[in-house]
Amino acid sequence: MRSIAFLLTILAVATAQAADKKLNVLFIAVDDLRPELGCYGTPIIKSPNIDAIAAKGLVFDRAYCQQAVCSPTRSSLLTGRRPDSTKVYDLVTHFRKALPDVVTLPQSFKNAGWHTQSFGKIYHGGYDDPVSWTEPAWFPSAKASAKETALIEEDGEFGDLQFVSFLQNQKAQQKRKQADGPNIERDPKTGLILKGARPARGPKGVAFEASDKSDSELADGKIADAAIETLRRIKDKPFFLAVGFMKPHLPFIAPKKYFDLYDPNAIPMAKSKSLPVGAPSYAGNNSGELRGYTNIPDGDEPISDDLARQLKHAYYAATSYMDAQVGRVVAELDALGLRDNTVIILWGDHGWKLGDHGLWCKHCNWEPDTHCALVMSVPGQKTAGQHTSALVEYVDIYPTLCDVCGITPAAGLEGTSFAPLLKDPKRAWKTAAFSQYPRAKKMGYSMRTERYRYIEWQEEGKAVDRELYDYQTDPDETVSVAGKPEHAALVEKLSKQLNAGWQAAKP
Ligand SMILES: [Ca+2]
Repeated sequence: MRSIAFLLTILAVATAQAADKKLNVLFIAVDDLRPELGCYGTPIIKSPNIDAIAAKGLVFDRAYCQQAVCSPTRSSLLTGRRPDSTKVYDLVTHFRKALPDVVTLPQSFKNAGWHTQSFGKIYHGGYDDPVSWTEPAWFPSAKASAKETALIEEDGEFGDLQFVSFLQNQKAQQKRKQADGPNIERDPKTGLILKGARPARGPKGVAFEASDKSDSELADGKIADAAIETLRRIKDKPFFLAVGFMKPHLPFIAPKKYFDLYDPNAIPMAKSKSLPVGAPSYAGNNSGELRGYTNIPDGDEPISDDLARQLKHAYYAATSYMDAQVGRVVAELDALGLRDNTVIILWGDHGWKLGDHGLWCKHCNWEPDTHCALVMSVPGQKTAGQHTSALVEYVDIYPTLCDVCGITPAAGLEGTSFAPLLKDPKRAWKTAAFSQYPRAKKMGYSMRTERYRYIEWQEEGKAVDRELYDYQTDPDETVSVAGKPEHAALVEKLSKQLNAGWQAAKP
């Protein structure tokens, strides 16, 4: 009898331990990644390692970011709030300016007892959030990535978006301190820059290059190396490891072997080569982020098909290079026996135009800018290898990870956990996903529904321009039909839906 009681006690303890077992999170961010990967059914870009995560997880076919440029999308995702709440619409504002006490996604994990640490680009360069991390954020050194310095530069459009140096070594910090002028606003307690300004900047280098360096001599390889080393060190405690890869962000520099994966003559050109007919001219971007590189013609000079092909080739190579680094980190999880207890989520911070609409880069409200790559795998997932076409938003990632890992999320989140989709990818879900992008005094509010994209450009709260795309009849978004009399009732209906906002679109 005594031995049975003893056994029961052991069982009870084991069960309690299992229930207490905290799932780790490997949180992989990728800069400027298009949802154009093997797992998205577009096998031209070779991404075997992301595809392997997808094979054990769920692919989100319709995931949308809330604003298609680095800091706004990252601030939104990591605080679980939309740009109208973070007030981060540019690259020089910290979300703690508007939300000083917000509890970020990694901070939620830290507060619940997880070890949280970041490698590479998670928050936008210069706007890290030290309180999010158990140990200070890790960045590749300035020296290591000297040639890639330009990769930190994320030019905004229309002069109102600016960049701040990403490199956070002491020298750069010191220089920045010296450079503090009347336009720099710091939190007096923490020294955090709440509002920055563009520092003086040297010229950019080339936009792309097949490098003779090895994987680990370039920044993403170093980021993978550091993440792997840390995994080995922290493997016995629950962790939230954020690994932010910097490619395929410009400049498209990758070891030559990744260029050799592609036949440049087999690279297709963009399907839509001009601005959508009927869209206001300011809805587009000026591709300025690309134009600044030395081997790209200035201003309005056209990008020839030959140059476009070279750029696409290099983007593909940079993507494959990044994918290989993702594979190395995941392989380490396997080698350490951690995979069965680790959630993996990989997200591109927004889309990217490779000549789509005759434009390059991001910064718009359209499909090529706002549609993102998102895959997630959870231990024991029954829907491994499946896709969901449910509309999900990047503000949903915060509550989802909390949900899956049993953490009570902070109050005030503006997304919905999509954990139910991991079990049932075909279930009914949100009726719309929302994005936005400012242009001077106008704010373009963009709404994607199952069939349409409706964009309303508002100034002082009033609609001044509208765009409407019907993906059923025009999958490449070539014509805005908002002005057609036969669509007046539809425009009115969609405008009501857009103005009812995200709360009315919840599942
Ligand atoms: Ca980005």
